Amino acid sequence: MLIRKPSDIVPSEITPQPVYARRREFMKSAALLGLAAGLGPLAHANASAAAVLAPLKKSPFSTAEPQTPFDNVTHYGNFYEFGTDKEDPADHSGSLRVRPWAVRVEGAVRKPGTFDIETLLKLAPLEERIYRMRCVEGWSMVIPWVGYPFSELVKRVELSGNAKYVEFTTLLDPQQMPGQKVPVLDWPYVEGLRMDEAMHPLTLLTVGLYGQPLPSQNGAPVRIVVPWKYGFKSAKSIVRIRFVEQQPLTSWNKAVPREYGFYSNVNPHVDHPRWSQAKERRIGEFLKRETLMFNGYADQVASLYAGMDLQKYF
Ligand SMILES: Nc1nc2c(c(=O)[nH]1)N[C@H]1C(S)=C(S)[C@@H](COP(=O)(O)O)O[C@H]1N2
Ligand SMILES: [Mo]
Repeated sequence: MLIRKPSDIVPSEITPQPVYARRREFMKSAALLGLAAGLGPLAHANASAAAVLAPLKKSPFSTAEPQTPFDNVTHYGNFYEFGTDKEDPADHSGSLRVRPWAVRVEGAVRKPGTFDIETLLKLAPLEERIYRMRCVEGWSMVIPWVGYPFSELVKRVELSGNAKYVEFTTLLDPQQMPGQKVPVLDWPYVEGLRMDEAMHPLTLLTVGLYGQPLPSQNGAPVRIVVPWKYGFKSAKSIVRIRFVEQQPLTSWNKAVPREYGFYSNVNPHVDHPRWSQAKERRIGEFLKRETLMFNGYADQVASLYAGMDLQKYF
């Protein structure tokens, strides 16, 4: 397969947002007119994918930087459950069934439970959160996510005193996620946060992007987004959230502990053993830019790590 680096993508291939927005308007009107009716489950799935999440509250945490075009956000990325090439998630995630979907919330909580996705969608007011996202590989995007603070869910289940960390687990189903037939990671994908990181207002339980439900390749129907950490901390297509006392064993840390620490905060001063982390390529831009401490969210999150040796806790 031809692998295109972000630098190879020429501006003419990028759908500007107005074109995308018009397309979305068309899909919406088509659905309202019932044009999608009677065409079977596939047509229905497409119609609901074009649905719009509204109303959306604006957030002071959003950046005003230019947003990465929808087509790049949805066609360039990592989701190893569907293959390891950047286009694989878009090309192969059609097999993911996003309804019905439930998330088991358990562990050190007084009110464990199973939350249906429809319940999760209505649990708290949806917000637009335009975040910088930085992959450990050295590329970055600006993505208008839709969701609400993860702390809203935590409130509902009432933590017990033993909750020191939270663990997020992605769906395990090699039929729906053919990449899981290949042992590149010890499936299912597991990620985790310290409890204060999880409760931080920037940590977003995410159900959409660009005002519509999450495309499968971006972690439908529900994922976590932690913008001051490298992208792999933001686990996709979550089926279990567990509150635990011990630091969870997370997928990348378990696979290559020398290269991927538990914290994985974006840090231009701590290089990956095989490459520098000082700069990044913003998808769609030509020249590299400096990577910012905590991905530019230092004012909000630096206090979480006061006194910690970030070379040691990388
Ligand atoms: N379950 C799962 N979640 C995952 C990954 C993955 O392979 N599997 N890749 C991570 C990595 S490395 C990145 S950079 C982001 C990319 O997807 P996004 O642009 O939708 O955030 O997803 C993260 N979440
Ligand atoms: Mo990544």
